[in-house]
Amino acid sequence: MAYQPKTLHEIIIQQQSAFPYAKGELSRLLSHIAIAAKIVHKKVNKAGLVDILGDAGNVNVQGEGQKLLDVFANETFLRSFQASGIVAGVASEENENIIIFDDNLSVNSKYVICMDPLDGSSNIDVNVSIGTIFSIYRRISPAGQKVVNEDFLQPGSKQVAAGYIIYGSSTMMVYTTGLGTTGFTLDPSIGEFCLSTLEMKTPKDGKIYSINEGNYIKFPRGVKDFIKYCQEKDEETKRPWTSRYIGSLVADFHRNLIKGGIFIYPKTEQSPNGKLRLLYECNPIAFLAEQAGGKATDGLGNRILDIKPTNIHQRVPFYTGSTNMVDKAEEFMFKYHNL
Ligand code: AHM
Ligand code: MG
Repeated sequence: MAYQPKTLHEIIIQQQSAFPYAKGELSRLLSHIAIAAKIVHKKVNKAGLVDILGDAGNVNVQGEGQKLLDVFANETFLRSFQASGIVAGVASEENENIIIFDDNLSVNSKYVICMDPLDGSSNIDVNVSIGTIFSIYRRISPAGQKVVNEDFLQPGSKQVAAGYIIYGSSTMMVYTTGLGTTGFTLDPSIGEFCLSTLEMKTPKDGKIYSINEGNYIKFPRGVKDFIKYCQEKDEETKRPWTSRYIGSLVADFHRNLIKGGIFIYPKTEQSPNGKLRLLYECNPIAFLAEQAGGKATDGLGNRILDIKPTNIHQRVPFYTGSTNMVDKAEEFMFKYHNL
């Protein structure tokens, strides 16, 4: 049979028909994200051949050294959002303050975006999977005015759409508009993201736990005991489970989404809110997890999507993946009252 894949654009249009009053702006925005993703994909693929590996020589707001690819991805997505004319502003991991687009078109538009343009910094220069994470909201401030911080400080439950691009052995885009989690794979021969799975569903139980065990000594007692539980033998729950940790949130989450598993980045004494950022790492991943039938919490029974942010770069402990595994990890956390 002839190769006739369904493209991202076709699916977006199909899904748009579920919202009869939609003007197609969100669909256009997702298409712009796909184009920027293809540009970043190309650069990532050529990373060893062109002069794009290494440090940019700057330190971002988190105090982390920026890589040249971080800067390239940030600029590519920002340029694409502004050119789209349908984004009024962006909160990016790479920029301390929100970026305000105040040209005539953008200032009148209704969407704002939170993004981590290239997540998985420690894997950027070593040919290991990295990703882009994005989250789209309707602004609260009136169109026609410059966006303000409050437009970005909405709980994740208000996300209109969210997703990630994983630059791995193939490049994939996974997104949700609240109608399930849909996965596409970039076919480089035609330069299009083509449908892989219309409704991705994550198993309720899994056999993979993903956590940076190098930090074990600093973990709360509940997390330590949960790790021990994962390693114990038990026929019924098919334990011991297996440990898999790449160190790129997108890649670790993507694997667990498909196979079933739990990803944890807990708090430690030194970092009482963990490491991962609520707005552009945890919220979009939590939306995708829930839409695929999984769960995302702070490990203490609080749904990530219900947290009201107070700061655009705020961090939160993050527990996500197969529902029964997240519940089990929380059971251990409750047992020791979060100690
Ligand atoms: P980054 O935004 O600087 O790349 O940090 C986020 C990354 C996540 O992709 C990953 O889950 C985590 O940091 C890994 O951290 P660690 O190296 O402490 O395990
Ligand atoms: Mg990041």
